[in-house]
Amino acid sequence: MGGLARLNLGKAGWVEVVARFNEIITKPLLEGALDTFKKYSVKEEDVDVVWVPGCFEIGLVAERLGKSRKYQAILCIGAVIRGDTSHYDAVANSAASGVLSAGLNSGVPCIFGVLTCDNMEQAINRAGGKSGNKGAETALTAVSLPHLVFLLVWQ
Ligand code: INI
Repeated sequence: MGGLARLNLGKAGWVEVVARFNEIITKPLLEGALDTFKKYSVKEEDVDVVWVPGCFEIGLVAERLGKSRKYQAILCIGAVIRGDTSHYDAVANSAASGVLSAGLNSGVPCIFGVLTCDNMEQAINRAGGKSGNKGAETALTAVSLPHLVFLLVWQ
């Protein structure tokens, strides 16, 4: 019997934590993720979506959701776009370390789907444009990673 067949994740679903800041980018990233879930036969009712103001808030919310034990993976979606000041670095670094901490502290895979781009064009290209859809990639990671974590912990 393969590893996947031995899984018993019960009713654990999926949740997307999505930043509203730069919504013109984060919405297509979310749609890309939802479309990919559909392709992998994940039911719509098994995917929750939680909106947060910006990427800075993603880690806090992801950690709380992880600790709720309701989800087998948390997809963290946002877009940080460089401006004239160093604010970009603060938000991008906080988002990355927040998502990492959320996964480590909750034990639930928190997938990093935050774009960090120099300009809007780069972001558009990665939100369904010529460089693909990074949101779709988060869903692909989400359908594979929990199995690995589960097997490492329980086998
Ligand atoms: N939030 C983003 O998600 N992306 C950004 O590019 C961004 N910039 O550039 O400022 C941003 N700022 C808001 C931040 O995430 C917080 O929501 C805000 O500071 C309140 O804590």
